[in-house]
Amino acid sequence: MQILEGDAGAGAGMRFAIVVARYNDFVTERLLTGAIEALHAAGVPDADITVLRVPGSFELPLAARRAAETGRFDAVICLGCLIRGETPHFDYIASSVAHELAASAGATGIPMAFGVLTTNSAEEALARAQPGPSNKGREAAAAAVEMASLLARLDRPARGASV
Ligand code: DLZ
Repeated sequence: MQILEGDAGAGAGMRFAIVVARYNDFVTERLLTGAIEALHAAGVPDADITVLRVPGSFELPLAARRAAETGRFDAVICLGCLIRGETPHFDYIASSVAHELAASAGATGIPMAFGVLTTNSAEEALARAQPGPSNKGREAAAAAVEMASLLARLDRPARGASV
């Protein structure tokens, strides 16, 4: 039996795009810091990280898809913050972003990590963007490294296979 798993610490040699929404930047900048820290911890230098800024969460999927289609990145990390009380069309944006990102990952074969907070209040959002292990930007970046590493392992020829 063979069990294949990715390694969230094995980012060295890989390149990542982070797409971050400017809307609610008092939260998204903290997610961005958490994501960059996680990539550094996984062995990814600044030179292998590209940050793309977009106006709001609604714009994340298009920029993420274009980034994936360049072929320059092993994974794309998407960061945004939707706050229900301040966003009448909260449910539309949240579900369309989640849908589009999942579809783009499937269509491009490039992992897309979903680091979009959907909260009832600014306080809740800030709590999920605190520095430390539960920062959701950090979690999204770790998931991106793990998936990129899993796909790289999957693509490697099986032991004993003729190449
Ligand atoms: C317009 C809007 C609103 C009301 N709320 C949010 C939000 O809570 N979080 C977020 O990331 N973006 C919000 N936006 C902006 C939209 O995502 C988008 O940028 C605009 O509708 C322009 O397409």
